[in-house]
Amino acid sequence: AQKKSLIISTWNHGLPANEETWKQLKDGKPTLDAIEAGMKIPEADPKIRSVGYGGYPDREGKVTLDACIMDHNSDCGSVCFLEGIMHPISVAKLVLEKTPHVMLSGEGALQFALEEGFKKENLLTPESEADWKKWLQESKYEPVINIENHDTISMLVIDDNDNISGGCTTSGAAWKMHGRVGDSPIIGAGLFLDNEVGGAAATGLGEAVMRTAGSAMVVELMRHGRTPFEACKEVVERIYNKHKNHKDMEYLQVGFIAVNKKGEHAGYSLRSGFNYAVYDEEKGNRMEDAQFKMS
Ligand code: SD4
Repeated sequence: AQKKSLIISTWNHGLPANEETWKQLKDGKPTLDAIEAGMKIPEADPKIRSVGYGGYPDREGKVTLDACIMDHNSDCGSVCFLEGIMHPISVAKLVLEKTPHVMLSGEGALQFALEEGFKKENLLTPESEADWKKWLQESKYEPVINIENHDTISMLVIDDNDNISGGCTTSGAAWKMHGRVGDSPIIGAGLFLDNEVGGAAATGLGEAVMRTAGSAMVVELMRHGRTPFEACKEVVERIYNKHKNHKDMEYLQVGFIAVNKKGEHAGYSLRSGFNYAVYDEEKGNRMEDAQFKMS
């Protein structure tokens, strides 16, 4: 049968991540290694203010990171509220591979990372620190929609064995309360897949995605016959309906990407401005604009 490997990932920073993941897949690397390698690129890039090193800190000036990874057997690993480690996706992968658990948080996640040989580093760049100090003057919490076209990076992969896997990594909402965890490391919220059906991943305001079990719902709708596009749209509509009179509505943005077993894919967001990177055999690596509900 025709191989149909495919990678999709959120936002512009998906392009370099896809590039690396594709290369590793074609070199015959295990799929999770390939996902990890791709996600490490935005994590290490200080210019990307919503992921890893250089990510915006919380209200106390601390950069705290969330990430998860999931394979075609539904095995998963996750870290949340992790401080001082540049590559949370790598720690999440080790939680999957080396522990009896799915999720480690905060101090415990850090301890595990250090035991595994990761180095503790200062992830707050002078640029992010300066922006934080500026923010402190008014200290008004208002998430920024489509933050510089970045936000979380979530990735879904169909490999040459037709298996679906995925990953997700973020520094979370800028100026969040210390200890806040978003949707991104939560299996079922920021990322979910079922190798018999498809996969989905989220970006945007994590609180809204958690309230609606977003990615799990997209996959469940695909199980019941919706295309990736229909499933993403239906969950975004549901999030809109639940939030139209909610205090978060003013700055609410959510977006989903999804793939199914046939290799069909889609993205859909509440507001305009969301796009995702697609890499396939036929057309290579490029950006696609997601459709959206409102401007
Ligand atoms: C989160 N979905 O933590 C992530 C990314 C984000 O505003 O910064 N959202 O909610």
